[in-house]
Amino acid sequence: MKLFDFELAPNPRRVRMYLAEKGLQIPSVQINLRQGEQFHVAFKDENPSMIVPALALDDGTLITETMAICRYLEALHPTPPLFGSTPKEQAIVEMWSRRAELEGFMAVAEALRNSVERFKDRALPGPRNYAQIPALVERGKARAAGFLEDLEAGLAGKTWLAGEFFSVADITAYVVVEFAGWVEVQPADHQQNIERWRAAMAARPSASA
Ligand SMILES: N[C@@H](CCC(=O)N[C@@H](CS)C(=O)NCC(=O)O)C(=O)O
Repeated sequence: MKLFDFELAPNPRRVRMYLAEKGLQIPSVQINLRQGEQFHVAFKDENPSMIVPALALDDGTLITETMAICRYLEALHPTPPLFGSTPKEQAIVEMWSRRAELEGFMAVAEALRNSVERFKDRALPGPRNYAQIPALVERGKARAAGFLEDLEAGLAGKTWLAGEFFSVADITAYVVVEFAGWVEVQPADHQQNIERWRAAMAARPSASA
């Protein structure tokens, strides 16, 4: 197994945090996105989607998408469960994972990739080029701030996002909150649930992964 990774990118960090929580180690290869290594022919040949993270299995299968990689590893290493245990827990984890990705992660990425010069004509990752749409910058920031409001409400009265157990939803939401700082969207002072949860996340050894 081989993990295509980039230490500065948020999605691969989600996989690294997941691995740290599981106590798993997988050999990895750094693809330096800032130096355009995702466009190198050798990488494209192995991973036509040109994104990280990606997990190459020994039989030649390539798994892209952070959650697909984590689910594969979860099936191989079910303990400790990071996708919930009961049907209800699993549904709540899925709900928050999807909300964190669709409403949080995508919003921040929209604001970032439509504003920063190095993403000119690369407003979306992957094998196709898309021009930036400047009007999406402010909308992305507003959506990211909206996600923080929902996160604050979602954490009320709970230790972790899905309840009293730690899950991949916490990992994704935590990386979203950190990533939001890249576009200067921060939790507000009154968002005390986020502050408490963020401190608890930062104290976990996986936060430095
Ligand atoms: N939906 C994918 C998104 C992966 C993604 O966007 N990866 C970024 C790094 S965080 C990337 O590879 N970017 C390549 C580029 O910007 O060309 C996932 O969840 O893994």
